[in-house]
This record gives sequence, structure tokens and C-alpha cells, in this order.
Amino acid sequence: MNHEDIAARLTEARERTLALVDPLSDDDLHRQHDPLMSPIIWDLGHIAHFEELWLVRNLEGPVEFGEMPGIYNPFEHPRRVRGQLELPSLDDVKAVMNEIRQRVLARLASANLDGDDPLLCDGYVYAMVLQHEYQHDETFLQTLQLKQGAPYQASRVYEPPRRRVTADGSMAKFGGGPVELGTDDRAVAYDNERPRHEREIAPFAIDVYPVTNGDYLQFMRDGGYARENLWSADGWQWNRESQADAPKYWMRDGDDWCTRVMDRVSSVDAGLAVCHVCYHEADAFARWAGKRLPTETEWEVAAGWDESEKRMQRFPWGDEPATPERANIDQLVFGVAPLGAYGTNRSPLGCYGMIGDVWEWTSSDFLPYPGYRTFPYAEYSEVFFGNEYKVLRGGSWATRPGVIRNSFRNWDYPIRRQIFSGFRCARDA
Ligand code: AVJ
Ligand code: FE
Repeated sequence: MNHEDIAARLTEARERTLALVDPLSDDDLHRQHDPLMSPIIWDLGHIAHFEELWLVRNLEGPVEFGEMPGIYNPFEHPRRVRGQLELPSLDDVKAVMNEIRQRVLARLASANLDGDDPLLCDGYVYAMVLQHEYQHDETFLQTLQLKQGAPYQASRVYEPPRRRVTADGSMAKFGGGPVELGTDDRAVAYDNERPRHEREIAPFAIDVYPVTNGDYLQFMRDGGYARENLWSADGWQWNRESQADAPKYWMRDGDDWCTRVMDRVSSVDAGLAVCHVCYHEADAFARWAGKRLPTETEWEVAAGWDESEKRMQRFPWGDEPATPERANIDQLVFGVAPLGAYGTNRSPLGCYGMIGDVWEWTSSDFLPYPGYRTFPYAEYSEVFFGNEYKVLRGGSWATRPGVIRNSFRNWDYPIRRQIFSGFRCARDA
């Protein structure tokens, strides 16, 4: 990225953020719609102050992340209490966003992107701030799907490509052997994606297609939610406490089911990847199917390993960037697209749809790779490493293209399902 690219991308990111919140009323913006999500106005202020912290203050000399100011420090104010903060009006937040952006652009003009400073080199810190805003754009859509009051109406919804295939239950096979995982990229990748490292992989098979609503309905109709032996101990506890008997946002419709995406309610389409299931539901389904969830390593091999070249691709289709033509990403379709809609969204191993539509749960805890080094701040990845979080891969229809690639690692608690999450299964081969 050169200076002009950076400025153009910053502008584009902000246009998207503001377009997403444009249909919202003042009450919509300030209300805490759910304990899991911040008031939208908080995310807007937080986006601006994160940008100021990294693209102004940190470039003047290193500051602690803890200096993220008062109300916008995510660690001082957990999401469930953000509705109680004194939050500014939209006009005030927009004024702050613009004022910060002016200083960012002024500083950018003199930034040396070819030097040794790892923060500036190849525009890393700009890519980091862009990806932060992109990720909060997906957060907005989780909040808007949960929103109280009138359902959110997107200003534009795009049709996915017309192609559709029927899942045939097939699995792709990897014969085992050494593979290269992660990346050494220092221009865009987060610290948790580094370094590239070799691992010996046992032979495995993995579903060619993500688990569909049709597959999931079979699990439900076979008593999947009522059979304790299909669930882990934690999973069964979640099952009892939540009283869940279907994915989030599913509603009974006589003997059938319908579901809602924002303001659109439709009967559940058997030919779409299932969305809004938690890790425990995915894990129980896999056991019911006589399979298991893939590890994140297996997922990455299935998404990008080219065995003939002995090389990991950046994306399933190759190294060319993620675009809405190649995968259902970027908040355009506003929902999961029919299986097979994106013809070239296939990996060398033959797996379809590993990027886009739904994030895919893996069985892996969120842990550092061997040789991991925190950069540039511990509060992005390091403070979340451990066995509390499970890794998700691949991005969803709500993920912006600039923040998804095969090596990208997302994580969340195994009980969460307000995220756009689905899965595919694997087994030992
Ligand atoms: C990587 C999606 C888990 O939303 O908590 C946003 C991204 N980090 N601001 C999150 C993030 C800081 C993060 N996830
Ligand atoms: Fe953030």
C-alpha cells in the first residue's frame, strides 16, 4: 500500500461504516440492544479513538494501549455495561471522527513506509487500523440482527449468483504429511497468524461443503438436542440452560421452520449453510454424524494447501484478493448464499466455500503458534490466548474483504451464536 492507497482505503472504510448506521434512529444508536453487544454509538467512538491512538499518538512516540481514552477503553468497560456510559450524540461522534481523520491524513503525508520501523513498514499500522474498523463493521451487523425496536433495513441488498448445487455428503481427503501453516507476512497479517511454521499432519477427510440447514434439520428431527450422549459435558450444560432446540433466529412455522435476517423472514432453505450455531451445537452435530470438527490446522490445509506445489495459498482460489465476485463476503447479500453460488470458491483440496457465507467453528483452542511474538499490542491476541476460546475460520457474508484470508484466525466463546457462525465436519482417514 502506498500513501494514496492508504488514504483511499481509509475513506472507503469510513463510508461503509457510516452507510451501515445511516438508517438508524438516535434511540437505535444509543440503546444497548443486548448485553452481548455495545451500543452502536460506542463502537463508532471506539473506532475513531483507536485510529487516533495508532495513527496519530503512537506515531509520535510509543504509548500504552491502556491510554485508550476513558469510555472507549474496551477493558475498563465490558460490553454489557456500555449502555450506562455517558455517550455522545451522533453529530458529536461524527465531528470527532472527522477531526481525528484530518490529523491522521496530515501525519500520513510524512509517514515513511519504506523504512525499518515495523509499525510503518509497508503501511502495517494503517492496515491494522483499517482491519479494526472492518471488524467493527461486522460487529454492527451482529448488533443490528439482535436489535430491539423495528428490524434493521439495509439500504441495499444484492442478489447472489444464481448457481446452486446440492450437497452430496462428499468429503475431501488429505493424505497426511508436512505442511506450512500461518504466514510471515508483515504488511497485513495479525501477530496471531505468524510465524509460518511447519507441522506434520495425520491423514484426514473433511466435508466438501459446509453443513447445511437441511443437514441440521435432520439432526434436529433425530432428537439431536435431546440426546445427552451427543453433547460434551459443557455442551449439555449449555443445552439445558439455554433451552435451545434450533439455531438462533429460527422460529417454528407449523411443522417447519422459518428464520430471520434483519427485516426479512423466510422459510429455512435446506440448501444454505447453517448459521448462528454455537460451538457446542456444531460439536454435537458432528458426533451425531459420526464425525468431528476439524482442527484449525486441518481447516487451513483444506482451505489453501497445494500439495503439488507444496505451498499454502492465501485464499482457496489462489493468491488473488478476496472480492464479492469470488465469495459471499462484504455485507452485500445480507445472508448466506445457496451452496455452490460462487463457482471458483474452491480450494486445491476441493472444498467449497471456505471463505465467506459463515465463519466455521474448529475444535482448536485459541493459542499462539510456535515462535509467536506479540506485535504491536498484547490486547489484540495475547490476552485472549488460552482454553476459553475456540478458533473460527473463513469469514462470513458480513466480513469485509480486507479482513479475511486463509490464515486469519477469529475466536469466541463456545456458547456464542449471535456471530455469523456455521461449520463443516472432518474425520480421521
Ligand atoms: C477478533 C473479532 C474477536 O471483536 O473482539 C475488535 C476483533 N479486536 N477490536 C473482537 C477486535 C479489537 C475481535 N475479534
Ligand atoms: Fe475494537
